[in-house]
Amino acid sequence: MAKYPPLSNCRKVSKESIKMRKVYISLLLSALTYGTPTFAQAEKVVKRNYAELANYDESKVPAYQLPDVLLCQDGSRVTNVKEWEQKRRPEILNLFTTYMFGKVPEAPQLNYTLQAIKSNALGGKATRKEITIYLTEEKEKGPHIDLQIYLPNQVEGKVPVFLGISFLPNYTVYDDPDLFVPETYAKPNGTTGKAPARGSMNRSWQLDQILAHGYGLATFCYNDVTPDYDDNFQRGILPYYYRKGQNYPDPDQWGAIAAWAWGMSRAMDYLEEDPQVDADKVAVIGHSRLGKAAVWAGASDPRFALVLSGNSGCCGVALSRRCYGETVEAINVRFPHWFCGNYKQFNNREEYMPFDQHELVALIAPRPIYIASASEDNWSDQKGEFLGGKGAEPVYALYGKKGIGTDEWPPIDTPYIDGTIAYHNRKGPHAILPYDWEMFLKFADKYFKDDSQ
Ligand code: GTR
Repeated sequence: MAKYPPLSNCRKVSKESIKMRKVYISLLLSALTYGTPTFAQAEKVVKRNYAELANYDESKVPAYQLPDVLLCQDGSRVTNVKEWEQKRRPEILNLFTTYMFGKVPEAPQLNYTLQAIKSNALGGKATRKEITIYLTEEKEKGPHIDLQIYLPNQVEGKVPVFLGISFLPNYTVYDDPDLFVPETYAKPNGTTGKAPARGSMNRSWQLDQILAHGYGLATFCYNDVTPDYDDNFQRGILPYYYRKGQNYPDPDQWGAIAAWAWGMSRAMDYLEEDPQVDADKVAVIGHSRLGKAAVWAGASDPRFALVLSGNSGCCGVALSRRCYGETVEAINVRFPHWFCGNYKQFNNREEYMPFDQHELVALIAPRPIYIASASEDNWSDQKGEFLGGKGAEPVYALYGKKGIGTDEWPPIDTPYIDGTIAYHNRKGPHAILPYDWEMFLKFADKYFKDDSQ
């Protein structure tokens, strides 16, 4: 599929070089003012420039044409579910895999240890399980996921579960006095730091609300799978799957976002085996970079029944061609470890991408997805996130499913949750907050409690 013009032929290269020139000038000025910058300082300058260079003016969004989600590569048009599932969906999945997230290895044989179980956790209202899922043949010597699960005790039988990928270790999810908090912990940037406080992420996880709704919450820290910094892919899970003699992923092989999503699928392998979990009702959730991972997990692994995108923004559900807020170039330069090598060719060349993010949402159809934006989060392009959902509607329509339910980008704090694609733009910052969970739980109730949906 190498039909994209080489960089030298691309009319946008000049814009790119202007940007880079600004970055270099600013590095130079900072060197003159503060002395030669260290690598870390230099990185900060680059980051600051990307943030400053971002467009936040709707009138400057370039004219763009989205790839037609129903138009097959051979020029034929999808008119029904069968054609979508057998022809167009595999094409789109293949494009995202090859040009953005990268190919992942086959699932290893499920291998896990139930480390602990407490049936009267949280004063008796929950059962807590701690499970180690080994990701390689090396067992505990290789990367492994520490999955923590809380299940509501008031519900009999199998329960639906939210599977969340987290920035921080499991003991931050809830202030559960049983949970051990070490002095220090391995940070995703490869250093060691003072461990965060027990329950410090409680607000983002809303465990009490989840349990009260009769649902479970399973979490693991993304750093269990692969770290979150550019180390030339030498740590984390990737090296364990290199071929003999390989020491860097091929251009179409996984980056960190795909690795985190793959980790979610490995957690799902376990959930399918847990007799207390209703594996037909597992929702994936992640925020920001982990929102991108959760959406890709939902798109690439149809076992996930529902997808919750928390501020997934650029390279999540926001349309790339809008070039509003964070751009493909900004993300690839700042986080070269997130996406596969092939994706770098679209820096500042969004119009040549063989897909856009509405098609990522379409891969989830007919399963429900909730797209949550936040009003202060311009960097994630809230309107682009809405349009990412809108653009998937023709595929949901093939299944007779209603989309968001409005053509206009909804005002702040006006959720649209009646369709199979839900959307809101919550007032406030880039985060998952109690309001988001309130809506997520309402939305999940429609699918997890009402079997007619
Ligand atoms: C930002 C990045 C975003 C988003 C965010 C996060 O720096 O530009 O794409 O992923 O980090 O994960 O908090």
